[in-house]
Amino acid sequence: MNDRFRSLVLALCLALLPAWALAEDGHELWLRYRPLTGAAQARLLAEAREVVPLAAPSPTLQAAVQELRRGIAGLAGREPALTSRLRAGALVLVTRSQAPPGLALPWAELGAEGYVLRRVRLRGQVVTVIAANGDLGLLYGSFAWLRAVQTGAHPAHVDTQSAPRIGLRLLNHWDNLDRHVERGYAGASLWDWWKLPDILDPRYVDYARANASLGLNGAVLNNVNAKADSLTALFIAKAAALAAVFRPYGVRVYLSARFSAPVELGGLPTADPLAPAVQAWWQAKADELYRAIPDFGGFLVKANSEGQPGPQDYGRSHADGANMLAQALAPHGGVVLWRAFVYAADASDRAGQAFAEFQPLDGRFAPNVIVQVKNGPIDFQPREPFHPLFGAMPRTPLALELQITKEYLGFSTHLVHLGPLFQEVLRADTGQGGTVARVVDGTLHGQRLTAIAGVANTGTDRNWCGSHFDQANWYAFGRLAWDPDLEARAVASDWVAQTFTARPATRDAIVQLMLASREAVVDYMTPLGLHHLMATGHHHGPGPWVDDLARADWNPTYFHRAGRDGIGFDRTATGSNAVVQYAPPVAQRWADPRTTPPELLLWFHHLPWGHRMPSGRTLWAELIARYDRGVATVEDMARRWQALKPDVDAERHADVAAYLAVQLREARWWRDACIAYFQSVSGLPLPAGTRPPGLDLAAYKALHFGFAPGR
Ligand code: BDP
Repeated sequence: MNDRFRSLVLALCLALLPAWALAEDGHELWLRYRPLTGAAQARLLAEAREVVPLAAPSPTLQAAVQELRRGIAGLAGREPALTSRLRAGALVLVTRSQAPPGLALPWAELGAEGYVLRRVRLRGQVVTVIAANGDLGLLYGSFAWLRAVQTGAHPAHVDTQSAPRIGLRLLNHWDNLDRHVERGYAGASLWDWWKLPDILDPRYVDYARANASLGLNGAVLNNVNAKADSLTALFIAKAAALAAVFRPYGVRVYLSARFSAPVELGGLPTADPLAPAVQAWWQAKADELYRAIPDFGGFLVKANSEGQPGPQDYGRSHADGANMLAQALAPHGGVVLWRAFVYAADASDRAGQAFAEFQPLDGRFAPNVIVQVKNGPIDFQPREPFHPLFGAMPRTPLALELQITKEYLGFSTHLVHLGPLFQEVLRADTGQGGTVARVVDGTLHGQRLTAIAGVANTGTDRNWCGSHFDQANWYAFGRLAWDPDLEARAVASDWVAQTFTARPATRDAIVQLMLASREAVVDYMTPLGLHHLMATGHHHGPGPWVDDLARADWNPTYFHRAGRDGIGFDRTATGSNAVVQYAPPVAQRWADPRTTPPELLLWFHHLPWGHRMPSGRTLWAELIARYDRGVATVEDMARRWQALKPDVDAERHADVAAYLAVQLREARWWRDACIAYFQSVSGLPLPAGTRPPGLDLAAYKALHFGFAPGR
């Protein structure tokens, strides 16, 4: 290449660089650090001239310092120097053990992970401190300080103290070893198992940064429908490589364990948890794991559920199985997260089965076992009542499992913000003296071990989650895992400020759109407590007519029970009576249609089509009104988004608009197909003024989606 050509190429690259560097493709998540406005930049520079670490050097401290420098460089346009001299306007990272005398802070309240952000006078200088008992607290504090600045706080007035309320804050990846993600709608698995441990994708660091920025401290790497292979030496080495990348960010690695691994890998004739050879196999496996990953978190187990092996195969209980694994992990400080998502083939009401199997085992689990319970008794529906196990197992630590990936809520093409759903379950009153949040954070029953899990929505898509707004669901889960009492609205508002804009009018408009989206999806898919009306297998689109699957409780008709006489699942004394699994004050309210909120009506009751609703409409008319409301809300969301065009960068605006168009089309499809079907069963005319479905029922039934993602 001659010199002239070289400089031409260089000039061309430089000309292209800014556009590329600022591509609004969502890749930077909420850690974008775009320049603040002029005045805000000046304020920031005055308060964060330098970064001064007063803490023992460590990779975690280094990560905190790097993040602060990167963030401030982006926000203020100048990277602060890293020094050891304390001057006015410094940002000081300080641990208790290295704190200068006289720095009085509420250290004892911070625990191992909490932090304080405060302006103080230190050695005669006015500085901002990010203070914590250890380096991980400093990292969390650094992210919190950056968040405060990004969301519009004056850097001189940031004054916060925070410590996580739940101990284990985990993402559960349903990622297979071939990189297919079960219920994943954002591309392939982030973990490139084949190239690990040698090749480390730079995304692993960004993944860990993103989690640390929210306070998430663990990742279960592989699918709960686990292959034994994940426990081979080959895969342990791969998991160890990921653990090494995540470690500075406080993210521990866990694995889903297949209960029959001693048979499949160890060649034993049995996986009976009471067999000494089986116990020895797991003990050796645990020892091997901890040699490779000294801070390995533990096992997540799906046992005797949907065909997975488990202790019941040998006539043993869930407690026998969990305790055996717990014993193997205990010497190393690991935990077992044993899932309560089980349903037998024979029982009459799937909603009651987890309770029936697990509640009697309360008090029989080893101290390092946590029973992991889905938010509701069926399966991550747009709306469910809280799971009756919450509050009913006072002697067992219970983890709350939420689904961040939107298996039943329109995949990643529908804008559905899950903050309100998460908040709804956390704030549900168990009737046992506290909310679900108080069960999960351990305060209600004095649990020491506490955990919360979110089924991840991450993948190799450039924007990580399949759509811009799906990032907000990862974000909301992380923030609520740290503090389950946060307001969903406030969390959404922070995300918008960090991701789109902190300008109040635009920010509020986007937040409003997000908050409306959850009720919209309930309305256009499963209003009034209906559930599991989705098409078979992939769960994409409506399939309320499906009645021919191998198991009764896989069929939508099993769940809605619509006929000439009415609609809904009777879970009261005249039906399955699953309602009595709730504490008396809750059970009494939900056993009576007059005191059951309309949102849960058909979950608990089978009612005639002519049943009078609080609105004055008949149930039939109300059902249609809800479907219409759902579609109208999506229309409104699309309109509101259009109006935001001048305020949002063109790239993301166009992207979201295209997704909203898909959502609107599919919301109408849901409405039309469900109304067409329910009308065919009720035999009733559509209420006056109702727009009839666009097609015949047969046309909706004929739709098939052979290659829908996530199966
Ligand atoms: C259901 C999913 C299935 C999961 C199962 C589980 O359809 O893919 O394996 O839950 O949680 O929601 O184990």
